[in-house]
Amino acid sequence: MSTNRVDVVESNLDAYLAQAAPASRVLADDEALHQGGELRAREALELFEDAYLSRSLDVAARELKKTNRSFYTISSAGHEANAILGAQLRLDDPCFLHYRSGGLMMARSRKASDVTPLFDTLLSSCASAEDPISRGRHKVFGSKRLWVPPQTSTIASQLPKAVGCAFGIGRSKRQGIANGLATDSIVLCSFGDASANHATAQSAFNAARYIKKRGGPLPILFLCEDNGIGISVDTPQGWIAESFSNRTQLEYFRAEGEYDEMWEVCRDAIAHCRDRRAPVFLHLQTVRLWAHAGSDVETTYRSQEEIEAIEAADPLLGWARRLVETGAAAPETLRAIVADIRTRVTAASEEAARRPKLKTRAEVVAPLAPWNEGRVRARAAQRLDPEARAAYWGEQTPEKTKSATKRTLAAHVNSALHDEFLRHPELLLFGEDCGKKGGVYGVTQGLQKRFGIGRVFDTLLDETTILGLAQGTAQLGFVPLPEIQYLAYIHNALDQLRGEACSLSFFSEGQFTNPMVVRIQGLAYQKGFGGHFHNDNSIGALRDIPGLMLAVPARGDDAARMLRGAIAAAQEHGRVVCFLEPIALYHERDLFEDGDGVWLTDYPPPSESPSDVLLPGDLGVYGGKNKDLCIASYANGLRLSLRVVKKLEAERKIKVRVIDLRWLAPLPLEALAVHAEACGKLLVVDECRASGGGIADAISAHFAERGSKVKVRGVRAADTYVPLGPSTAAVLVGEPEIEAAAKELLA
Ligand SMILES: Cc1ncc(C[n+]2csc(CCOP(=O)(O)OP(=O)(O)O)c2C)c(N)n1
Ligand SMILES: [Mg+2]
Repeated sequence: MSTNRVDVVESNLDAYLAQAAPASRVLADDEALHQGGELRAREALELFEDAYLSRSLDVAARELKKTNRSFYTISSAGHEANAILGAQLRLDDPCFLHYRSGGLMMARSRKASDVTPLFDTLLSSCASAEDPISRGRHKVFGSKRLWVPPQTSTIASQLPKAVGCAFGIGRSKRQGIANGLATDSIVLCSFGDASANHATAQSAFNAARYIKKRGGPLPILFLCEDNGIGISVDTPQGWIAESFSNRTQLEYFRAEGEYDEMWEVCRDAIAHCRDRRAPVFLHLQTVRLWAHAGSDVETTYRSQEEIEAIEAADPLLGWARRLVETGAAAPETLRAIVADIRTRVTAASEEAARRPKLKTRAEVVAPLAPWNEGRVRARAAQRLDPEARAAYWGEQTPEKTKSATKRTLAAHVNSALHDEFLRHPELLLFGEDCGKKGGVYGVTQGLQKRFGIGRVFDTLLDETTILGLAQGTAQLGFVPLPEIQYLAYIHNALDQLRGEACSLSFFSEGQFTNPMVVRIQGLAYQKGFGGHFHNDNSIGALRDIPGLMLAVPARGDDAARMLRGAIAAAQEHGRVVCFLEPIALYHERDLFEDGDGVWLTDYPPPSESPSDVLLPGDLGVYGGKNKDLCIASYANGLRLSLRVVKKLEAERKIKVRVIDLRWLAPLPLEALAVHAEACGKLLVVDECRASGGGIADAISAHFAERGSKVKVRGVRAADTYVPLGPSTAAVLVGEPEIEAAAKELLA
């Protein structure tokens, strides 16, 4: 058997077109292919052109690969029927695409005169810096102009955000958020048959149905491009139809047969989704030609007969036959189209392969973490109309209540959320129990009542969906504040942050962003209550994510100023920020003794001063003139350190400087160095798990590598899950350990 199946498939089409006899009657341009049908000869021919262009680009990618000039060979060959969706959807229907949706992309491009899909796709395959969407960072289908955000290669990971986008359309209209979409826009999301089994995909189908069941509009078209296989594993016969044809709140359509018949099914599916604002599952029959990718040897799992049968079912062969037999096109016309596209693609692929690549590290990382401090500060200082604020709060502003003015961290986060919601109409807040109840710890109390369920709402219990809703709504112009109830549960949905939210600007050179502030309740020290999952003290998974910002406030006034900074960073640069709220400090009032109230603070009202916001590098400094020892910490560790220092200073004639790092990504190493060098000795009190990517290791490495004379020690929590009850003390960083390490450094 010939091993070059690309040539075989190309020759099959050529052979058919060479010998096909024209139909006895030629259709007029606007005549339908079948009686009573809708697909007219002109459109059918255009579709064939789009589909063959997609095919030809796939051929070119494999051809270029032979000389190491292209770097991606997963193709759309056999899936070109998706071009029908490209032709039927509007440019204001956002599309989150499967890597085989090339036909769709070509047909969609026809709707905009200012795009060059042929050359752009080749640039992307060649990883050229001139690829207008990813600039050579990945082969993607994506385009700002065409409302196609680029997708990464993780299976099904784009589905939750597509649901979020569909969810946000109506809401953005009601909230007056401009995004160019129409009231009747819908969202398309395509994926493969094997991917439909993925937990992330199931999460999205479930969320769409659940939202619809609750009465919400959810105009999403799930397009399953079913080729019957995932790499080498067959999907059981009938599995997709069985699994999706009978789900409530999810209308099922099956597109198969001749392409003018498929056209009509697709049209009906779109109309259902658009008119009823309801989720639709469109099951599109496809085949996969040429194995999974260029590197995949299909003969290890498919017989020659199977491969030949699939090649005989090539949709382009079927479409060519249909066009010829119905009289929509003469074989000669199709031969001319094929020849013309081949010539154009061959020429363009030579050119694309010559175009420059990204060269330097700086060029590659540029879109990951854009930062202009002045602009972020100015954003955070944006005026909140005093009259509007007075009308909102009445006599009881949070800085001037009838009761004691000093309040807790939980109270200040709550007040700051109210103020920020008042200031920014694009903010949304949602998660588990944060609406009606106001959060497990009362932090979001009153928000839903004051701002309505359009902006503050409970979601279903699924972190993947929560982060999907955040990404989708953020792409529509909202700045969502999703809440993850406990730090341990961010791991349930981590890919949504790591693979998706934080990579979006990277793979689109910042053309697409999903600004958000993810509020997470976490860290330990809850006096033995809750066990590991409510005392998770590992931030490694977050610090590992490129571009992600991580704020960890320790006290109320800081929390309010840091939250404003986080929101401003999201708004100004589209950044994804995690705002980790230490549960054990939410309601803490005291520092040294019961009843001293030292951990309570005054609420800082929104300020028009750019310096009144806390951004990475703005350290909290306690005892700024002290020089005997510097302790760097954050959150609970900061409070413990301050207690230890009081004791040490009473016992010995020493003065200790204590630094609150406040932001743990990016880690403020330069700002810390100033204090550490002034003292010569640095103790890092890291309450996180020793091997959990905490900050003690990073700080020690930094000082060691720069050849600093600063003597550095660290204390860290044990490398374990956190147990229940009094034994928690054995694994968490405690005051005696901090004291011992400090004494050792001072000795
Ligand atoms: C989460 C995840 N797991 C595994 C992979 C590796 N992988 C890439 S494609 C693929 C098969 C997908 O099959 P299907 O969804 O049917 O799409 P098709 O390629 O057939 O169009 C797998 C397992 C991946 N990309 N993402
Ligand atoms: Mg498949």
